[in-house]
Amino acid sequence: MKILILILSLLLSLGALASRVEVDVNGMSCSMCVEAITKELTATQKAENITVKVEDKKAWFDEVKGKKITDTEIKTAIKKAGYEAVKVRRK
Ligand SMILES: [Cu+2]
Repeated sequence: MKILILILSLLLSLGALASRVEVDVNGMSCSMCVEAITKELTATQKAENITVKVEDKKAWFDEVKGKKITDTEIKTAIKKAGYEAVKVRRK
């Protein structure tokens, strides 16, 4: 039992349970948009496993282990790429 708690707290401290983030994005129209958003999210160094889909008007990513990305940071990154993040959801 003690070992389980130890492992769990270790995982938590490493941020292994970091959340998956879903963002609604306005203004995308092609694969260049996808590239621009992926590039800016990557540049925050807090997002990985990034997926962007024009047809769904959404972007998804995992927080990098041990790092927290705020809604403002997400919106700023997407604005920098030239688009608007209208909603952020975390799972
Ligand atoms: Cu485009």
